[in-house]
Amino acid sequence: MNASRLGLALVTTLLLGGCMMTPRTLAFRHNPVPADPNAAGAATVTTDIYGNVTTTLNLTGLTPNRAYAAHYHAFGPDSSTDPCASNGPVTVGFPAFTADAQGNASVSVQTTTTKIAGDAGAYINVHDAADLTVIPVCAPVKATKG
Ligand SMILES: [Cu+2]
Repeated sequence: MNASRLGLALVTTLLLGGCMMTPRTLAFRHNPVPADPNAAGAATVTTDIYGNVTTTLNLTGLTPNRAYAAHYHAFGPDSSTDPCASNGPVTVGFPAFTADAQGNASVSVQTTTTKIAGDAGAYINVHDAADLTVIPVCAPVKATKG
């Protein structure tokens, strides 16, 4: 392989790899609830060429040392334009996690594209583990149903 062909091969590999591995970043927004008023953060979603998806949540402004739960949810029946208000079922659960003494937390889960394709992966939310009805923040993934 001559130098220019090697260069072309490298560029092609980088372009393909770059397209498929570029992480998608989703911003969490605060729900209209009083819990954890300063809670914020982002979900970073990375998909490899085999369809394996790694999602990492980086959160701030949580209650120090409080236990939380997070999930991917499918688009639910209560809204077709706001996934976070649609009240859909859980499709993928993150491992349980606890905010540190500064109210920060990070948690990751691995899944596959099929489990969160389309409406199956409409939003990611973060619940107070002691009361799952308390949902301080939500990150929309898919803006409209269908
Ligand atoms: Cu949930």
